[in-house]
Amino acid sequence: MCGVTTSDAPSDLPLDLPGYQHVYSGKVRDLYAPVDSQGEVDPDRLLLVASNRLSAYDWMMAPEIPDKGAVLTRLSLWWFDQLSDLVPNHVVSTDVPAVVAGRAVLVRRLEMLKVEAIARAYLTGGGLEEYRAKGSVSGVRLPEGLVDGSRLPEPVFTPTTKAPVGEHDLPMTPAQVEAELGVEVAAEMSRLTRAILVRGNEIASRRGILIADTKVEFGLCPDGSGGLVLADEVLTPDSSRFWPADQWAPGHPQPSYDKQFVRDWLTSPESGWDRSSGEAPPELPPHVVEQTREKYIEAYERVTGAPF
Ligand code: PZK
Repeated sequence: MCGVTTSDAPSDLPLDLPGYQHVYSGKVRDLYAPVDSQGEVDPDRLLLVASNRLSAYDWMMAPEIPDKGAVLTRLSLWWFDQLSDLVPNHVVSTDVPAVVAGRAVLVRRLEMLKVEAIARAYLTGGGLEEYRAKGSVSGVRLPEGLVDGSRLPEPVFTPTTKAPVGEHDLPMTPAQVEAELGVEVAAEMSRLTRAILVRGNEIASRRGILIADTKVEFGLCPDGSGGLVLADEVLTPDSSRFWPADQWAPGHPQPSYDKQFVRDWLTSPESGWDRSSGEAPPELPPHVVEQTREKYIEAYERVTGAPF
């Protein structure tokens, strides 16, 4: 099944899509395989469906965020175009079943590389922890005095393992990545991931959004050339930390472009939720759902300069 693992149960009932069978569900996206009238699976294609599900603090929220899947799908498609001179991508067509129209893409089925390709342009999260402990991130020595939210001199490649859903990805050393992919593919993955984040910030920062870091997935071109192909989603608020540029103030955690209303409400007395309780969070009230939907749309419109 070329790059698709099936270790985890879907968090929702898979859709009944005519001409497709369900393959796998992640937290917020689902994969289907096209089948012909004989019931034969097309080995070269997958249907990638973006749901309206949202996670925060490692919990899935209810209810869903209307239009989220369509916004992120259109944003990824726009970025694939913006990046097409840097790297080929897996997109084949947006001609998909009506029930998922606008939030699904037919893609080339690739042999996926078993490394999460992450680059960081600003220091926060796991990168900040590693810097505080060692003064370096993924083996790259950094200047002294950096704080939460500091801009890095240049983007750093900070790859991780791909853990199954529910488990956390672990940092990989350059030697581990080279052992997994070979020296040449490892170097190409690092170069491309950093170039994608540089291009992303050249475009987004002019429009009021900083992209602190991003996670991309690559597959190998099925022609056997060994070339890398950009897959999955790219430079979306789900795969990247988007920060409002006008609120950027290094020295403390930055507000999240898309999830801040959800986080603020969940940690406010109004929600009645204790994050440390281990209990599921309560349902989001309508105003939080609507504000969050508007932030996703605003991110799309700002980055692309086009109305959603
Ligand atoms: C692939 N994922 C992650 C994404 C999920 C899981 N073009 C491709 N070829 C082969 N495999 C994949 C892709 C892509 N993209 C992507 N896992 C496998 C993923 C969305 C939903 F459930």
